[in-house]
Amino acid sequence: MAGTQRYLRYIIFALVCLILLFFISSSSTVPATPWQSGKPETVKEIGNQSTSPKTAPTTPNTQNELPPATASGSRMNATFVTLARNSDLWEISRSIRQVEDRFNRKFNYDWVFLNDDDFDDEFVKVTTSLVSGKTKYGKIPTEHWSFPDFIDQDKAAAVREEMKEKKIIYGDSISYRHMCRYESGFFFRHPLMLDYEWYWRVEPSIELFCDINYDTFKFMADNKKKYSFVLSLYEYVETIPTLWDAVKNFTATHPEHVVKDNSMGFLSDDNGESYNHCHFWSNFEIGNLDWLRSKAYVDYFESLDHSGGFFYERWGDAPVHSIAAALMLQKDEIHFFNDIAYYHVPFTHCPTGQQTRLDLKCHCNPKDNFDWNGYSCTSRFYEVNGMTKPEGYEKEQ
Ligand SMILES: Nc1nc2c(ncn2[C@@H]2O[C@H](COP(=O)(O)OP(=O)(O)OP(=O)(O)O)[C@@H](O)[C@H]2O)c(=O)[nH]1
Ligand SMILES: *[C@@H]1O[C@H](CO)[C@@H](O)[C@H](O)[C@H]1NC(C)=O
Ligand SMILES: *[C@@H]1O[C@H](CO)[C@@H](O)[C@H](O)[C@H]1NC(C)=O
Ligand SMILES: *[C@@H]1O[C@H](CO)[C@@H](O)[C@H](O)[C@H]1NC(C)=O
Ligand SMILES: [Mg+2]
Repeated sequence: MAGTQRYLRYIIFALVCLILLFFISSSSTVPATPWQSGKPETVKEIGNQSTSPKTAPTTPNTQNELPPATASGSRMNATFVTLARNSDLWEISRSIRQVEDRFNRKFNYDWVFLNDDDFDDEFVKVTTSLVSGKTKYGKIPTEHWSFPDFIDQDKAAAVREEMKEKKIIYGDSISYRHMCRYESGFFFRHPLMLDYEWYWRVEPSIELFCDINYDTFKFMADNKKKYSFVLSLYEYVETIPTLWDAVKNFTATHPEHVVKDNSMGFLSDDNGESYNHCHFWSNFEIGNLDWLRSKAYVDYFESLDHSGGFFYERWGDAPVHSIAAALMLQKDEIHFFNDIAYYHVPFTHCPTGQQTRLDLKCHCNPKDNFDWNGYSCTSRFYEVNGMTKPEGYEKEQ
C-alpha cells in the first residue's frame, strides 16, 4: 500500500511539473522586437501619452499557418502608414480590421497615421484598439500641405474652375492636390516615418480577400525588391497632360538617376518619346522608404514639383511614384503581389489560379479580377519582365 501511494505521489508531482513547464514555455512565445527593447510591446504611444497596456496574444495561431516571423526574431523595420482625416475613421477602421485579420495579427507591425489636422480622441481610441502593433499619430507640417511660393495662385484657381466645368474627378479640389503632392514627396520624410525602412500604405475602405501567411516586408528585403503593386491601369490623361514633359526635363538634367535595366517598356511604347499612361495604383504600396528618401527620388520630386503640375494640372501620386520606380529602379526591384487579393473602389485584384485561392482561403470572385482586362497594365508588366502569366489567366479575362 505505502509503495503504491508513493508511486501515485510521484505521478502527481510529475504532472504538476509538466503543467508548470507548459505555462512557462507558452508565455515566452510573446514576440520580441529587437529595436524596441526597453519598451513593452503592449504599450501604445500616442504623441507623448500612452494608453493602458493591452493583453499580448498568447495563443499562437497554428491552423495552416507558418510560424509568425516575430517568433523567429527576424522582424522587419517596417510600418503601415495611412493618411486620413478624422471623418475617415469608420472607413479606415474597416480597412484595418481586414489587414489585421488577414495579416497583421500574426506580425503586429506598427501603424503610423498622418493628417493635416489634429486627430481627435475618437479616431485615436478606435484605431488604437484595432491595430495589434503600436500606433503613432502625426500632424503634417503646414509647409508640406500648402501652395509653394513659386505657384501662381490665380493660374491654379483658373485651372480648377476649368476642370470643374470639364467634370474631371477631384478637378476642382485643393485638398486632393495637397494630398497627391504630399503622398508624392513628403510622407516618407515625416519624423514618425524616419524610424522605419519599409512601409505598407493602406487607404480607407479597401478589402483584403486572402490570408497572407508570410512576412511581406521580409519577402521584399530577401528578394531585393524596393516597390510593389497589386493593380495597375491607365491614368486619366486630362489630369497629367505635361507630366511626361516634366519627366523628360528631369531625366535630361539628371541622366545619372536613370538606371540601365529600367522598365521603360512599361511606361512607353516608343522607347520614352511619349507616355502610355500606365501606372501602378498607389493606394496599395509596399515599398522601401530609404529609396524614397534617396537623392535620386528627392531630386525627381523637386524637379516635378517646380514645374507646377500638382497645382496647374492634377498630377496623382500614382503616376509620380510609378514613373520613378520604372526609371530609377531596376526591373527586378519591382514586385507584383499576385497573392495579395485586394479591392479599392472600383477595381479588384483576385489571384489567378484556383489552387492559390483555396490555399489562401480567398473570398474574392475571380470574375472580378481586373488584371487581364484591357484597361489593366499588368499584362504589359508581365511582358516587360519576361514573366509567364499565371495558369488560367486566359479563362479569367
Ligand atoms: N488628412 C487628410 N487625408 C486625406 C485628405 N484627402 C484625402 N486624404 C487621404 O488620402 C488618401 C487618398 O484619398 P482618397 O480620397 O482615398 O483618394 P482616391 O483613392 O484617389 O479616391 P477614392 O476613390 O475617393 O478613394 C486616403 O487615405 C484619404 O484618407 C485630406 O484632405 N486630409
Ligand atoms: C506632451 O506632454 C506635455 C507635457 O506633459 C503636454 O503639454 C503636451 O500637450 C503633450 N503633447 C501631446 C501631443 O500629448
Ligand atoms: C530602421 O530604419 C531607419 C531608416 O532606415 C533607421 O534610421 C533605423 O536605424 C532602423 N532601425 C533599426 C533598428 O535598424
Ligand atoms: C521642360 O523644359 C522646357 C525647357 O526649359 C520648358 O520650357 C518646359 O516648360 C518644361 N516642361 C515642364 C512640364 O516642366
Ligand atoms: Mg482611396
